Amino acid sequence: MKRVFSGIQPSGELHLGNYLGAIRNWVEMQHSADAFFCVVDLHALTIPKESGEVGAASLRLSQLLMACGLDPHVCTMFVQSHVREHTELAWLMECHVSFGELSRMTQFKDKSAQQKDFISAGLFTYPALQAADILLYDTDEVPVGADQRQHIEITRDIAERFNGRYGETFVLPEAVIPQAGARVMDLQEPTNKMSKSLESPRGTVDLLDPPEVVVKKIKSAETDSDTEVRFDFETKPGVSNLLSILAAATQRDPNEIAGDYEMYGPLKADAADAVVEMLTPIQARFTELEADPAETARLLEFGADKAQEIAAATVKRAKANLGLLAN
Ligand code: ATP
Ligand code: LTN
Repeated sequence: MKRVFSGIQPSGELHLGNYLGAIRNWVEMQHSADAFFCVVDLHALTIPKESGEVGAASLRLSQLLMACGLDPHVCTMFVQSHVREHTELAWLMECHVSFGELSRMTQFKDKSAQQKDFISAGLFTYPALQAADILLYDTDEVPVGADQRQHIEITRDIAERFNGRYGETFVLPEAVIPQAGARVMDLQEPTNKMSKSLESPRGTVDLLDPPEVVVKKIKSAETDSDTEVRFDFETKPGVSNLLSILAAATQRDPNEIAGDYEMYGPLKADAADAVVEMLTPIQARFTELEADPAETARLLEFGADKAQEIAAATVKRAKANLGLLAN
């Protein structure tokens, strides 16, 4: 059975882009693969946080992932800092990636530009920790949104370099990016991707937004001054974003959907309805799960134990192949 791994940061509320670009795919893949999904709390520390913030967000995110359909009895769900091998392998990764390679990462360029007074070293070496996450589990496939393609490529480069120097150690992973929903854009600034950390509350649909808020945000989405409905991100980013959201929510083709509309109003109304319909059951399940944090913690511990068994074997192999003194 193929092995699947992906991660998500407890860095803010989950939004429609996370769901359509990644999580929905995870829910599907858990049934056909040996799947590992990780709440990457250590990655969230790359941007300064208050004490306690990341722990609370990790619990909430885990509950929301379960509400979306991840089943801890079907896949392996855990929190990154509960499996110490992630940080151990990350150091070995850091020593096999160059300053130049890390400098080319667009996520680093974007996020460091947003930080005013403190750019942590962790923000720069972030891809080394991500490579460790993926390589620890002999991962074949990594389901992610389009923005993560560069990070999966650098993971492959590091793995190939390591294997080349010390012999076969790591499996080379591949990114799996969905056809529709791979890059959901901000509703107010449709040339930016919808993001947890970008301060754009009116442009971001959170998975837990009540229906009337979802409707209001989608109806006030930025479009353009002419009224033609056409799927073309270059010249019509706002309209194309709405078409791709509607397409992803209804599992249809955005070009085909464009032919059904002559005005923006009905397109917005249908997109809003489709999103509300998709989110309603998730919100109901979340309310139930939220009531029992002890059970969530128990499930996460169970996941971490399963993950650690595999991770420990990989670290052992990597150290042996490197030729560190055995203990
Ligand atoms: P941040 O803004 O803090 O970087 P994020 O919203 O980008 O957060 P992540 O935790 O970094 O979210 O990403 C989780 C998953 O969601 C990743 O697989 C990522 O590719 C996907 N994803 C994030 N934003 C979008 C988007 N706008 N459209 C499609 N997929 C997305
Ligand atoms: N960098 C990713 C989150 C992430 C991840 C991973 C995704 C950390 N480790 C391993 C896939 C596999 C992000 O910012 N979305």
